[in-house]
Amino acid sequence: MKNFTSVKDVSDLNALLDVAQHVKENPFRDKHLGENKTLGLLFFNPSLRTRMSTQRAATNLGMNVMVMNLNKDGWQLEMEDGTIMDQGTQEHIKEAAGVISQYCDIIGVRTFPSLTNRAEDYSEKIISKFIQHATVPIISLESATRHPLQSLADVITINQHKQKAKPKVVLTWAPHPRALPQAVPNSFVEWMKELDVEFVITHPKGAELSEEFTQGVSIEYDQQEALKDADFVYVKNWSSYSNYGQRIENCEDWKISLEKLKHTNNAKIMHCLPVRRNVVIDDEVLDSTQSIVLQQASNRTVAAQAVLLNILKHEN
Ligand code: SN0
Repeated sequence: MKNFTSVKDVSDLNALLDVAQHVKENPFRDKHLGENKTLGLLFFNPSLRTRMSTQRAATNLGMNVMVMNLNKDGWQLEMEDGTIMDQGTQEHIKEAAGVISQYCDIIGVRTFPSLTNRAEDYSEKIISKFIQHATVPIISLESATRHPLQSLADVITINQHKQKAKPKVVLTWAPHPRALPQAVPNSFVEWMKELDVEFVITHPKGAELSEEFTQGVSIEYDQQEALKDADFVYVKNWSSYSNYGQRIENCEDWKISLEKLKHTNNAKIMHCLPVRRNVVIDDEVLDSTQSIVLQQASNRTVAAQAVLLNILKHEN
């Protein structure tokens, strides 16, 4: 694996899941593999799980880690080629990515979408510029349209908790006070397509994700119908793709309650976190044994470590 920005960068998912299984069983088996290697983690947006789990994963492999909140502590980056830089931006991505490549053997980048310019967000402008101008592998720590480390952790979690060969997995939209990115659901859909599951997406009309992701996936607009017999319910808010970046209004009744889960197969509840309690999911669901959100968070370290291991092993 050279870069890790989507499931498409994974040439053999089963092999990566095997690596993840080994990491889970013995996290310190390869504790010397990353000796004298440095991972740089660059954040343009807030992070808790991604930052700590990736740092932990790198440390388990013996790597050094440097973390930088680039939006707060770095220079304002210019992303356009040919700009006369006499305005607000202070350093070009060409130099920034080139310079960071002198200090780091692998670079992770977190960059949320603008949610104002769909074409630019969906072209993955910022992470693509890092790939273009860095000379070392780039890992997405959630980009404009995807969150592959989260999705890999989600796959590991489903495999760990499934009780039948082909479980029913439902991705349900849920309300939120703000307009959130489509990265987590897009990415989850992309990875579910690679897994042997019965997969259904449910959301209000107008909350359709990009067909680039949902093509061939079953969409059910009736949430109760979709939840029937579900083994896993993945809960997530996202903003509109068609009315780009707008919050989906008047759908507060899509919140996940214990009552709604009655007709599931005692479904396990998943969420990438952070979650707004009693807006997205009720307390009594999150605090019940059906919730596996902490197991998911735990698998973030496993996912990050499997990816770092893969990149380190294939590096020459
Ligand atoms: C991000 C998202 O993509 O939905 C990160 C999830 C891993 N979530 C948020 O920005 C939530 C912020 C909020 O206001 O609750």
